[in-house]
Amino acid sequence: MSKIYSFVIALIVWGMTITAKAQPIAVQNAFPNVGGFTQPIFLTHSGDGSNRIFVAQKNGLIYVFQNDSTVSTRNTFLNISNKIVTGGGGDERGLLGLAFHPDYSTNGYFYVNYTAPSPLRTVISRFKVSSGNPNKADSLSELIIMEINQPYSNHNGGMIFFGDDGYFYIGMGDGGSAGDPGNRAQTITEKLGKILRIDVDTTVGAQNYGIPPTNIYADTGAGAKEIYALGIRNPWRMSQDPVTGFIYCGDVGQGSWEEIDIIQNGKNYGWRCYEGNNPYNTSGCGPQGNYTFPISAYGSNSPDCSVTGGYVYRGTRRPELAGRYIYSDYCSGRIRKLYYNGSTVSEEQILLTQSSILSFGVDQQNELYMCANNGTIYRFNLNTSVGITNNNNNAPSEYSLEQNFPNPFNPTTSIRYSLPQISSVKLTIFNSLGKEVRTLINTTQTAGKYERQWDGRDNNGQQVSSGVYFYTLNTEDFTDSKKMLLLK
Ligand SMILES: [Ca+2]
Repeated sequence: MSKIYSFVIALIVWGMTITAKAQPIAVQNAFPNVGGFTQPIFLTHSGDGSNRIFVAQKNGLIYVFQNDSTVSTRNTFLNISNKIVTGGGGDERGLLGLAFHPDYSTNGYFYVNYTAPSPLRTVISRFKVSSGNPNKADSLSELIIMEINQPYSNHNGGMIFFGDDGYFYIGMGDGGSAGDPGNRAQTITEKLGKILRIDVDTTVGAQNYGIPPTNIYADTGAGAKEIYALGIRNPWRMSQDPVTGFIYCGDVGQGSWEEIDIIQNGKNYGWRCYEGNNPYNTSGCGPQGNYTFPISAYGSNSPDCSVTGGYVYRGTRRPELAGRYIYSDYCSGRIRKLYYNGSTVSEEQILLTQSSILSFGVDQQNELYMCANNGTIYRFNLNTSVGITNNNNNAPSEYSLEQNFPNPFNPTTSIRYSLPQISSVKLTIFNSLGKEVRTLINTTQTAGKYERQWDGRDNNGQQVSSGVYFYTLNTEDFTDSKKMLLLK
């Protein structure tokens, strides 16, 4: 420590500037003083501006605490351990989902999804916060919205959330066992193996919910009116990107393929006819064109085994992940980022955690968290560099290369960068094969902030083709590259 320290001090004394690239992405304990959790299967917020975190455990407890890394106290918001059936380890039953009503700040309603015994079934129910204590639910306020019998103990899905259309979405597994022996996911009169969508703000007779009129079977009644999408095996986490509106779903595979789907009204996602992009059991199935295939699939061979779907990153700790769908695999612990623009997909691994990620969740600011089986809630480390401020207050404090905008683009995009001191600067565009396409800047520039446009033309003035390109900023003390997408 002492060596580095004296080095830093010396540089401050001389009034010089050093910079370093951003710290690599890692995960850190988000709430190290709040105590461990027992199989935390979800994290969310109440959307009421109170900036609290709610963590649901499989064993039926929901904790609430302030969203602060130094927080050391938590309250038990709700305990429904007496209503659920569960087990330890890989038992897939228990409290599986939690969602707060969009008008929670006025009506105090929140919803849970849990597995109940005798008969084994999924229960979706509503509770209300207590009138006197915002950190305590009224445990006697339960209103059952829906119950769905479960033929086997596994594949209970569990995700519930309010979409940007105001409707309530439910992820239902295929009922369990293996290979969907009852062909439930393809049976339109069954709620199992489906994504359901209901209106919890309406009642119809004795039914504590209404049917959105645009659900595919809402009018005909040929199938269950609650169905939004079909052919799902075991949706383990689903989320809607608040910017694009895409609903991402991680659907756990049988034994060969894990998949990420974009869920749309009326689509059939293939299970048990298809697992990922591959036939599984096509007996009685329609033509391939009847089914919607994943935007991404990966083999569930060791060390991978089971997808944990996540969220499109809209937080602030790692700006370079903006717009990327972040997800994991329960067994390998790897975390990947996926970029989907509505037609094409690119993805890569961000890091390998040492933990099994049970679920992701977001807080009120859309920052992303990871609930691990070891009982820890993780988040990404901050994107900070270890640069030291220049004595010149007008100059940027460090080198930086920003993400181009717009991106994707056609045909022109802007690239911004900052120089803390006079630098020999080269800004270059490369294609995906690493071949130089265009030199934008190759000169000496003084300290300051710069913006440079690229018009999609190469060094010969020719328009280049659609695809992925990279831009690289090179100075004596700094190098960074970023990816961009030219769409035509
Ligand atoms: Ca599928």
